Amino acid sequence: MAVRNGRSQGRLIVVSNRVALPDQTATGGLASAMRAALQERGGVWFGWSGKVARQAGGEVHRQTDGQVEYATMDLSRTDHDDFYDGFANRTLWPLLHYRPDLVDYDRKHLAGYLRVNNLFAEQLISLIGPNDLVWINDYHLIPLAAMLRERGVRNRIGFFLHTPLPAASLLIALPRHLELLETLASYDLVGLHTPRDQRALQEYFLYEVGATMRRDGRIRTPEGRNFRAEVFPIGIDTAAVAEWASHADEHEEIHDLRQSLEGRALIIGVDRLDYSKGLPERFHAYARLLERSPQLHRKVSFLQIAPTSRGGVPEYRQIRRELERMAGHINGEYAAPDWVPIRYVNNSYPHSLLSGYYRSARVGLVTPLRDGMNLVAKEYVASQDPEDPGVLVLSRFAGAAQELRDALLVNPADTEEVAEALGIALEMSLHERRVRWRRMMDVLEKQDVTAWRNAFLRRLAE
Ligand code: GDG
Repeated sequence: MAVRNGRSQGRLIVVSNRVALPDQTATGGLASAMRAALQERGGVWFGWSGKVARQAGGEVHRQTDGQVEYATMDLSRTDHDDFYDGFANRTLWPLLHYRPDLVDYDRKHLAGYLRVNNLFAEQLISLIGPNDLVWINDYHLIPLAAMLRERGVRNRIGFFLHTPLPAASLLIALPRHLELLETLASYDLVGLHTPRDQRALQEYFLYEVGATMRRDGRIRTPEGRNFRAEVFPIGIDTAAVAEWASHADEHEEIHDLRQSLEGRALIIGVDRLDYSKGLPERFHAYARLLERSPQLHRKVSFLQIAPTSRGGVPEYRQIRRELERMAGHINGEYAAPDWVPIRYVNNSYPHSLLSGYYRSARVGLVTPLRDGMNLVAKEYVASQDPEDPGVLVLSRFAGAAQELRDALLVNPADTEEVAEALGIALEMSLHERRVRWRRMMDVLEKQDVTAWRNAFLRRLAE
């Protein structure tokens, strides 16, 4: 397809499980990225409405905003439970995050997953025009391209996996893995966050599917389908985040937070409440810091913002209880009448406020056990005051660690190492903080979310 000045002749059709409607504040990193791409090129954003309806699968709700059309579909209770809570979030999510111990496989859930993907395919057919580029996102929708191809769609279709992809030796633990993962070959382009994820995909196709690598870098399946698997590390809207953060003082909430600190150094964590984010391990590391550094008592405060997510899945309810218990325990052990060591909140905040919270923190503590990228790490860096930046302590197992080499990189399971890194971060000289921050900010300015989506779409259109 011809592409001129970055604009394809067709429109862009974005498909993701959830759609951020124009009147909703985009909460995920993906949401803001997709919205911007659609506003620029015009097109349709299709996905689940987020609603469970008694009668579902039929009606598509449509809404237009400028040159972007939003099309969403309700799910029935059974479809929602089998597809979303079931196969997507109790089977695929733990598997993709290297947690086979948490994988709950149920044939009924897989059937629901395929059923909902089929429903999506049926609805999409009427939305896709001849020259449109189709961009499907994330683990909820892996087989969607294959289902569109079955219905005769010949457009260029891209897929981006926002989670990590573990090695083939782990993927094969999934019952009927071939049936599911082989369908990735129906895409023209599969995008991943890091070279490690890309290698995992290539190895899976070479050794499990029996594919070969072509000279031009494409993967060729035994059936003769060719597709590319390439690395596109997602970025953030660096300029916008820096701009919000520079206006942090104007928010009363930021002022209140800073005043409440009474000069104490703030350590901040912001994560969806999810077992992949390593929160219990992080709490342990903070407790260890307090244990080994009595001189820090009353001098630091740890704010963990953890909006609840996927409350329908038992593992998520369990981690919530665990963290409440841990926070209570640590505060019980170390708090003084005028000092609370951990402030743990389950609320969600608008991005403009979040960037102010990040900027108020001397340390950003981002320690997922596994994470596709982790946008919070990037937002923390972009929010810093260039004159007096804070330090990022970052898990080696976040995709972001591939780019943010000037963070203090840690193994989140190593309590001692994380506690040590916190100590180093709290004492780091202004000079070193500035040098590290500048190098990370250079990366974020160059590889921002606009560069990310342009790179992906350009490659897809080629
Ligand atoms: C998946 C992958 C990958 C957080 N709290 C609030 C809030 N957030 C925003 C953050 C950030 C986004 O949500 C979270 O993005 P992450 O990347 O950190 O994590 P996941 O949600 O797990 O995202 C991940 C990402 O997809 C993109 O590919 O990086 O690896 O797991 O932007 O700021 N936003 C608001 N209030 C909050 O309280 N508004």
